[in-house]
Amino acid sequence: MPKELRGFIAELEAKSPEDLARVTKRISARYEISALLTHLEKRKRFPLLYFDNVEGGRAPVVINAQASRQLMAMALECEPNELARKFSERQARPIAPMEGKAGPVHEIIKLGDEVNLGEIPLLTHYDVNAAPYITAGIVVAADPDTGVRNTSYNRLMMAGKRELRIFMAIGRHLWTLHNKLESRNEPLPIAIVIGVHPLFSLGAQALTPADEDEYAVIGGMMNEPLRLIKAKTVPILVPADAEMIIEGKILPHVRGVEGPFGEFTGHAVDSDDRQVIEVTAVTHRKGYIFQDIHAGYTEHKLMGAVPREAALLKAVRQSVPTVKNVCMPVSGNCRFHAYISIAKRTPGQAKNAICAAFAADMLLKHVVIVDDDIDVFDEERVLWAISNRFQADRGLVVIANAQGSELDPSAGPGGVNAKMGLDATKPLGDFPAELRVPNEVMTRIRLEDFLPKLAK
Ligand SMILES: Cc1cc2nc3c(=O)[nH]c(=O)nc-3n(C[C@H](O)[C@H](O)[C@H](O)COP(=O)(O)O)c2cc1C
Ligand SMILES: [Mn+2]
Repeated sequence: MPKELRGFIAELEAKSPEDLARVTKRISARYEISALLTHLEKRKRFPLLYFDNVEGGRAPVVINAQASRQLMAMALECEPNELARKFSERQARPIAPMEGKAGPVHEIIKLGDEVNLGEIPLLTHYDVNAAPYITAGIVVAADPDTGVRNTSYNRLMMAGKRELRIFMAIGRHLWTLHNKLESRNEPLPIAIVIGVHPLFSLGAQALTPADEDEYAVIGGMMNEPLRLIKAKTVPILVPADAEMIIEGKILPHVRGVEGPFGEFTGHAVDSDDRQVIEVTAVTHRKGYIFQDIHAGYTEHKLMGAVPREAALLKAVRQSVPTVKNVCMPVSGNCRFHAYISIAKRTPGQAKNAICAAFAADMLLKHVVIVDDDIDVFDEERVLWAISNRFQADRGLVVIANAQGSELDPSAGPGGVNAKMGLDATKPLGDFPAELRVPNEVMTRIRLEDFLPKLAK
């Protein structure tokens, strides 16, 4: 079986049914699904949600396909604290895709005027959102000169039966491709892929150089060649096993109002004039599943974490070979904070790790370096290390006026912000040991023998 969304859901149902929740009660894609998800987020519950009965929609909706490190670890076949390392390993071994003649994503084909985006159960998450959005759309575009394919998630606002508006961050590869073609007065053909296996999703977000074919990176992540077929109206090969493909072109020199839209920070970004997509075809499976990623919620944040953690691990390792692990926690939107553990061998290494981390990731604002006895995924332990091992007069690094995220709500114009590094490692040499009950006694005195009810 190729790696596909519905296969992943079936696997989850078989292996871990408690992580799959089916909602059969009728619910609206306008705010109501969001309300349900909000209740669950408040309770810190992140099952994959499968909505069978969406008002006005003909397709079921899936959210939270990668909303926990456990789900991603199941897909990557590793432990939740090994995701960054496993991701790096697979990123280093790309697998070339293979082209076939037919695939399930072409079971239903709608061309030109047959297209009506209103038939797709697009969600509206927040009261401020200007319109329904596609949030789980992976935009594929090829460099017209080299043929190298790029993939990126981009929010897509519905602006008509056949019109979308897109947000492309400045300087990213898709933005660069669009700019190149716009300067030639040409449209950029694209394919928007919706409904994929979590490994496809992870691979699509890998931080890669512009000349690397991202379909091969996705294949590496899936550990099998991606199956591709020819799109119907654009010169792009598309994944045969996706649930849906929207084909179209980003028009040159055309802009339309996009936004406001509630983003990953938990704040909305303002509306602005942004690029316009003319949709030329929609193809999908018979009985397709529509996928959504709820902006600003745990899934959205965590998806960005693993590719960035992998990049940080690699960058810090060059400077501090004994780096142990990296966590970008949900509390920092999985983008603004990083906790990095190192086995410190020389007194200054924590500061080198701070420098390496900031050099590697523009979005990062706060880095905390801890010793390797601190589990970076245990935020309470990280804060405990800060309280006991950090001294602001010698452990604090502040960099003013650096480039950060345009979405950082407290940044200055253009996303200029401050970076803060905290060296929360113990000084080398004498330092009080942490309290401990003797090991031998810990293993001998078992909770289940004394308080069986509490041992469960
Ligand atoms: C759910 C989700 C939504 C995203 N939305 C956008 C977006 O609207 N615009 C954007 O430029 N990047 C967005 N990103 C980030 C890009 O997908 C990511 O930076 C990508 O790796 C950029 O690749 P590129 O430099 O190859 O274009 C989003 C990421 C995720 C996970
Ligand atoms: Mn890219």
